[in-house]
Amino acid sequence: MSLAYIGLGSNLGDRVGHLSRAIKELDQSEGIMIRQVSAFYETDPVGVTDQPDFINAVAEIETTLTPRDLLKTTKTIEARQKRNRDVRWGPRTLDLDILLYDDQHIDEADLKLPHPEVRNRAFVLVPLAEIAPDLLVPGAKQVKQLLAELGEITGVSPHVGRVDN
Ligand code: GSY
Repeated sequence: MSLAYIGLGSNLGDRVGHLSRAIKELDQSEGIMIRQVSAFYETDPVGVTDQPDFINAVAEIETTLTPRDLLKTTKTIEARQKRNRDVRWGPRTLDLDILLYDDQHIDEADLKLPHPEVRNRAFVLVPLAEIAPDLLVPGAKQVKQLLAELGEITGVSPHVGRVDN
């Protein structure tokens, strides 16, 4: 059994609904058990900034799937929710990123672990630090240390509103 962390994000349509459904679908998927889910955070868009704010969260899962099979499952769930991602770095109904999978390092075109952006993105580190502050990011530091090194956090705040996950 492996421990993995999935980043969830949405900035189109019913953002909370997209994330809530994705969490349910992950939990109902063969070989995946959700262990913890962070709060939902309202976050300023990073990269292309001229787009709607995101809702982001992180889920901790136990899984018997390999990283590649886990990737297939996340892609299937994204496709089922009619993920809209025409513009690179642009708005999307649902984004599921495998952030970490045990202490594995993978460097393939479509699968990089740890996710290269884990250490730089407040919208990932804030929810990750909420559920796993002491976790060691392979090749880096503890999540809480990485978050402290980001300095002042702006543009990430707890989402106020209905969250039915
Ligand atoms: O995979 C990341 C998608 N994404 C996000 C996101 O999830 N949240 C925020 N705040 N900005 C983002 N920019 C991109 S691309």
